[in-house]
Amino acid sequence: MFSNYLARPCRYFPAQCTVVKFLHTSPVKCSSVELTQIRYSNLKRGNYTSLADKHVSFFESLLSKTRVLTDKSDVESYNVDWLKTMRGASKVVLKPKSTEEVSEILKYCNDNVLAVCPQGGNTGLVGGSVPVFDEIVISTVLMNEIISINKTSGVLVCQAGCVLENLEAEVTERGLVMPLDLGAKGSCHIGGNISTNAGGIRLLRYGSLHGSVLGVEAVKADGTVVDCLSTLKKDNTGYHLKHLFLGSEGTLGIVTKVAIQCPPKPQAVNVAFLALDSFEKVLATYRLARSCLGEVLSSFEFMDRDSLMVAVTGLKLKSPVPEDTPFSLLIETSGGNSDHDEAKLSLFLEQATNKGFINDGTLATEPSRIKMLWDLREGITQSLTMDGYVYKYDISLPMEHFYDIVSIMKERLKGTSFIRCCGYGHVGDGNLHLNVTAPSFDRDLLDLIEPFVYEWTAKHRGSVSAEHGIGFKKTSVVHFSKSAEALKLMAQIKAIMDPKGILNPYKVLPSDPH
Ligand code: FAD
Ligand code: 2HG
Ligand code: ZN
Repeated sequence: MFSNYLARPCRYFPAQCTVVKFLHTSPVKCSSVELTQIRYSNLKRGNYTSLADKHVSFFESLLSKTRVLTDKSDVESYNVDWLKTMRGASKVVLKPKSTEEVSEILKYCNDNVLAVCPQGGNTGLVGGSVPVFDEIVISTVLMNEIISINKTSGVLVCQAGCVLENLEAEVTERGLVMPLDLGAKGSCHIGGNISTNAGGIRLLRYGSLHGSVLGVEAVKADGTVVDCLSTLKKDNTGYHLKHLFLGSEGTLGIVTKVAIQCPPKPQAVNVAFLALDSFEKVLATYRLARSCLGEVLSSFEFMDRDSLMVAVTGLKLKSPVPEDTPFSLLIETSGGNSDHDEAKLSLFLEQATNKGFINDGTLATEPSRIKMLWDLREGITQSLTMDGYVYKYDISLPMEHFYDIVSIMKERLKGTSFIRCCGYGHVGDGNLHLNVTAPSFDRDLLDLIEPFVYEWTAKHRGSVSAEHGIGFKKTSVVHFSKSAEALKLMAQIKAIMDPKGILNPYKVLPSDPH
């Protein structure tokens, strides 16, 4: 039966289907996004110096005029986040090219108490990458040099502003692969990835960035360059300071260079897209996949019907499974030997079918078809923005409670202005993306979702932010996942590294509700 299954052509995708290009956000114009300081009007601007002509003159003398943006229309897109839910009022964007320039900028800002907002690809989903008030934007867009790729050790060293997809292309040519991958790869910067400790679709296989990042160079608020750019796998010489910059979202320093361990590129990749009729069967299939696929299992991604259908509609693709399928899985294997991997996958699919876990599905081995299946999974985020406003929750939960909150939330929101309430994510990492959409921002709807969703998550011993970070949007809920003592230590570390609080203020550290 399964040789047929494997040989079966994909019924749903025409071979000539055009490649989908991501990261066009919703049609909402930047200028129509409500200013963050108005939407969150109880938030007070910190006691920072306001930008004056003399500051701009200094930056122009340091970087030249072309790398200091002050024209309102040039600055606009740097003020607005990818989701078009936050708009800062910064008047200047700086584009350094080197660590030395970042150091000079920060020293000057620190001396003059000018607040700054570091920005990479601006694909963050928690409002961390854009100013809240008038913070100076420091963009890493021109810090995009690859310094070295060592084919023997697999270590890549590069500047923080390299786009993830470009790095993937470069290391691929040397028989390597980046240890992380995410839907925003065409825009996000490696420095942004490190600063958010991004997870993504390869974490199941290669682990978190805390393992693959060997070294980091960062600049502290006062301009001091902290060189922790080790390329060694083993280096137990005191405190592991690089970890402070992983996931600190620009509040402790600006990451300028990184050293990353890249694994060998897998020779064979297969993707199965499967239809299931209950969440219990999703979990049973996960257990089976782990035991049958072992070391070749590289992704185990999940989406409910509403998530899949929003991508199918948004991307104008056909669904690879029947449209009324309650739950779908995208399972990827990658390994060194295609015969070996296909044999494992066949056995897994055969068992999953015989046990009645899966109802339907398709298998892809050709790169173009694999890409189309991944496009559907990765296109959900973008497609959801077409509804208007997206309330986004990125939680991790014990497996047995993984999907409960989606059903509970749907029930809770009945009769309100919500359009869609759906769940998808990285089952293998226990990471659920709960998304609620509405035509526009609605405070009453928000109050119905929050803090309920966070209280529920904490009650079930989950995390209120699995992979997207805290940014601006979750500062008032960090306490659900961190003890008071841990939060106090975080504040002490911040005070040591950035005593004037100029680095990405209003982000990460707990605040009053806003
Ligand atoms: P930005 O958005 O520019 O910044 C993010 C934060 O890092 C901000 O706080 C910013 O101040 C700080 N920062 C940026 N660069 C630096 C630097 N050099 N030094 C210090 N601080 C810095 N995230 C996941 O974890 N997994 C996913 O699967 C995933 N998929 C996504 C799919 C889509 C379509 C989109 C739009 C986003 C997705 N994200 C995902 C979220 C986002 O892409 C990640 O958080 C990413 O790591 C952000 O990188 P960036 O360069 O865009 O950073
Ligand atoms: C993903 O896994 C990203 O696709 C985005 O982390 C999740 O849109 C989201 O909520
Ligand atoms: Zn994700």
